[in-house]
Amino acid sequence: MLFMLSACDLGGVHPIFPDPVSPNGQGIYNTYVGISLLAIIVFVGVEAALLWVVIRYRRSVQPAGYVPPQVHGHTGLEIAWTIAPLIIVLAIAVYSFVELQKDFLPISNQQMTVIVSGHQFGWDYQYENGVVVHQEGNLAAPVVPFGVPTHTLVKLQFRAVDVIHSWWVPAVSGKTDAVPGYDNFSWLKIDKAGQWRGECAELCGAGHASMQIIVQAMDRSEYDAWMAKQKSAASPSASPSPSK
Ligand SMILES: [Cu+2]
Repeated sequence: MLFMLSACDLGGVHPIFPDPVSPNGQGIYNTYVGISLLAIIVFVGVEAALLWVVIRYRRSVQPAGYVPPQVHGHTGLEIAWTIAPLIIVLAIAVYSFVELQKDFLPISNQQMTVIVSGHQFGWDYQYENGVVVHQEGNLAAPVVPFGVPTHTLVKLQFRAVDVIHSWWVPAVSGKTDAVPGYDNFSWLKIDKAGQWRGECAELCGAGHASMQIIVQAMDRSEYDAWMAKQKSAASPSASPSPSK
């Protein structure tokens, strides 16, 4: 319980449902809740029918040697219980597919693009200005954050240098595989400042558990200052020389 409560505070790795902060995270959340509701209705219906049969037709209230009505080969029933699940499963498939189309297609209206590259064991984030943020695998806090500006549509382009990894920040977007030699896409748009946690979701080797992720959304001025710091850290020569 304590773990559950403390996990809530971390923002991201939530024990039950994440609080979505990006529209695609919200879309996946809605899909999950929608399918769960349907599944719960089916579950309750089936269990209720089962209980009704068990109680209503229990042996102790039937005459000795009682044989229940035989419905084997009932064409109408056979068709009904084939068609009904088919309709439900197809509805879930279409519903999920439409959502996945929105979340994982390479968008073209982005305001910035970041190339997310997985390796054994860590993540590199390459920005359009050439800055690369290294989020090296690390089991202890603090994890180097992947910084993004708020109110900005960020296209994410995933790749990997060695084996398949999977970038997953539940509050932000669905699991996206980072595959060597092949680019996958997702995106994010976060409208409030904060940090959200995630992890590599594809078993990728001995250091898999260390591939923690933190997405940090910052308001524009704070983001600019953060980016300037990343830039100067990457190229020490860019800092003002003592002679000036
Ligand atoms: Cu990994």
